[in-house]
Amino acid sequence: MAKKVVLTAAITGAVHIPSMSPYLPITPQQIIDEAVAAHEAGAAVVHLHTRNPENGQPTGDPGLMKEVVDGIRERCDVIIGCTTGGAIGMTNEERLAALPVAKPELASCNAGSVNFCFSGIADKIKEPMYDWEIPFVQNTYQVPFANTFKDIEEYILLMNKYGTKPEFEVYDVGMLSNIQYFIKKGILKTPVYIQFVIGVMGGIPASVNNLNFLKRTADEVIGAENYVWSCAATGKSEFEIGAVSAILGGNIRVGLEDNLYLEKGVLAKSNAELVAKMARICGEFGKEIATSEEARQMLYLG
Ligand code: KMH
Ligand code: ZN
Repeated sequence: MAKKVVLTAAITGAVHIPSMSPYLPITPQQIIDEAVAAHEAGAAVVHLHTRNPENGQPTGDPGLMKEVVDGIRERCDVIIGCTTGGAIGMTNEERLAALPVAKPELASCNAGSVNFCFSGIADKIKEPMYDWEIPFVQNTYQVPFANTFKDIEEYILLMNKYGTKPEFEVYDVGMLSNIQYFIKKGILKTPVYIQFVIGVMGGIPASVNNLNFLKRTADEVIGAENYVWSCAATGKSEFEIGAVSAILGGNIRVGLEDNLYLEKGVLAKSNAELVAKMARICGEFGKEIATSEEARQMLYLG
C-alpha cells in the first residue's frame, strides 16, 4: 500500500491578525470547534496557538491553552501539537508556559534563529480592528525570532521531561545541522520529526527546488532513516507545495496560521475548508489521508 499522508491543520497561529479575516479563530471555543472540524475534514494533527479572547492578540497564557486542549480531547482523538514558538517578542518563559500544563503529544521546537518578518501586512490594513495589530506586525521588521542553541536545548529537555515529541520547525537549510547537533549530543530520540516551514520572509522561499534542497540536505546531514517530515508552505503556494510534499513522500500542513485563502481572492471560511481541499487534491493522485491513529505510528509518537 502506498504510504499515506499526515495532514496537519495549523488553526490560528500568531502571524495573521483579526483585521485580515473574520474567519480567524480567536476564542478558546472557536479554536476548539475549528480543530474538531479540521479533524473531521481529514487532519490527523492540529497545531495550536491561543489568542486573547477579547482582542485576538497572541498569548502564551497556559490556562487558555489547557482549556483548548481539554476541549478538543473531550471531542476527538486528533493529535495535539502545541506551539512553543508563541509570537515574535515573547520570552522563552512565555513560550514554554503551556507545555507542562497541556502535556501535548507534539510541540513545535523552532530549530534556529531567523528574521521572521511580516511587517508588510501593515500596508494592507486600512482600518485595523484593534490597537495592538499594526505595532505587532511592524515590530517583526526589527526583532528577530530568536532560537539560540541554549534555547533549543532547553525546549528539547522540557519536552523530553513531559513525554512530548518535538516537531522541529525548519525555516532554512542551516537549521538541519542544528538538529543533527542535538542528535549527536544524545538528547534527541530518532527518528526526529521535521516541519519544513517555507516561504517566510527571512527564511527560504517556498519553491519546489527549495523543498527538494531541504529534503536532500536532511538526507545527507541527518540521514534518511533518522527523520520523518512534513511541509508547510506559507501563503498562496500552500496547496501546490503541499501536493509536491505528498509526491516526495512527505506530509502536509495547511491552515489559517499559514494561509487565509482557499483560492485567489477567496478567504477560507474555516480550517476545515483548507484541509478538505488538500485532502481532495491528494485523493486525485491516489494519496490516502492518514487517521490520527495511523499518524501516531508514522510520526513515531509515544
Ligand atoms: N509565531 C511564529 C513566530 C511555532 O508555532 O512554533 C512562529 C510559529 C512557530 O508559529
Ligand atoms: Zn505555529
